[in-house]
Amino acid sequence: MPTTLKEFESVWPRIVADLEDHCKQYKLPQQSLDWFVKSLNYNTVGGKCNRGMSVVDTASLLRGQTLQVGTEEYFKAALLGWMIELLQAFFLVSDDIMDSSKTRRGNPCWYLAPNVGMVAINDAFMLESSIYLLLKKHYRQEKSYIDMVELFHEVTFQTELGQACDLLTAPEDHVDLDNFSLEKFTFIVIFKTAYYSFYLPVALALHYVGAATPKNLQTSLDILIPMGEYFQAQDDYLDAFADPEVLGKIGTDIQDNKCSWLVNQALRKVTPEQRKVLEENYGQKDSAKEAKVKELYHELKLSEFYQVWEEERVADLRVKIEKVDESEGLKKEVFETFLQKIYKRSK
Ligand code: DMA
Ligand code: MG
Ligand code: MG
Ligand code: MG
Repeated sequence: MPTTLKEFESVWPRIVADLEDHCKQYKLPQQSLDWFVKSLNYNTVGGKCNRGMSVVDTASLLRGQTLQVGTEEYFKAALLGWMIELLQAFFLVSDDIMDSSKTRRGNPCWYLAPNVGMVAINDAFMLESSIYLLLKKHYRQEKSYIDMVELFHEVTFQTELGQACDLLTAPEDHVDLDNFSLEKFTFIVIFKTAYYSFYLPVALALHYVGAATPKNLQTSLDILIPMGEYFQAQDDYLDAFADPEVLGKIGTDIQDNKCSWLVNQALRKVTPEQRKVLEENYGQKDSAKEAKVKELYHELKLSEFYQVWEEERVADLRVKIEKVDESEGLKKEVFETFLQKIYKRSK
């Protein structure tokens, strides 16, 4: 049985208490302690927690036995999951500043919350640092400790490279559609999303159960990187086509001049006249121009094209999953479960 959000969230207060205790030894002034706790809760809790919960579920599947909430082994697996959620919180707080986003998970972005502003930058750093305090406190004695520290460091750097490429391909003051390509898109999405959202949870679960062999890690990478690529294409699709009420965030990709899946597909389909429309309206902080781009996306039937493309991606992934070698303790079910969670998602 997969863990529930309620079960997963039930260990969160203990994590906050650990981090508070760590700060108290420095005699951190109460006001700063309260601020840190507020930032932790605002930015880490309230999402779907798919990444975090999948550490617990993957560990259960690999063990062949459901981890039971309330046990120490559930706590330790969920803790790894919450570390991914902290990493995600760190990325999202900074991503929303850089993307000039307005809402996240149905609330104002942290930097737009009352009295926060650019303090959010330091809050993002503290969310990241929290990962290593928790790892040290609870995993220092385990033989996988250094592997997990290095894994977090490497995946963080990969994500930052993806964000760098994402931002540099989307200059605010200069729209150049020739700057976009599906190759750049692929690099961006693999690095900014696939490693931390898909590979990291499974790699951590493999370390947790002691099955992180080079072969199992490689197999995971071979399936989860294309799965993450599909997931971020979905994110780009939803950015323009989803109802913001359901999605919990207002799309910004068109105004932000992003090298998104949609604009790349549009560029493959446009007539010279339609390309002109794109050139005149893409990448500007103007909602009327944004609406023109969306109109063009509809004209080009990108939504219909996306549905077909999605089926193809999913079929490819199923073929890959079918071929998984389970001889070193990996299970196909791990990947099937992941795929089911994201297939045709609306948020
Ligand atoms: C998300 O890219 C990547 C990271 C590392 C947060 P994005 O800006 O498309 O995400 P969102 O649509 O959630 O702002
Ligand atoms: Mg963003
Ligand atoms: Mg972004
Ligand atoms: Mg997005």
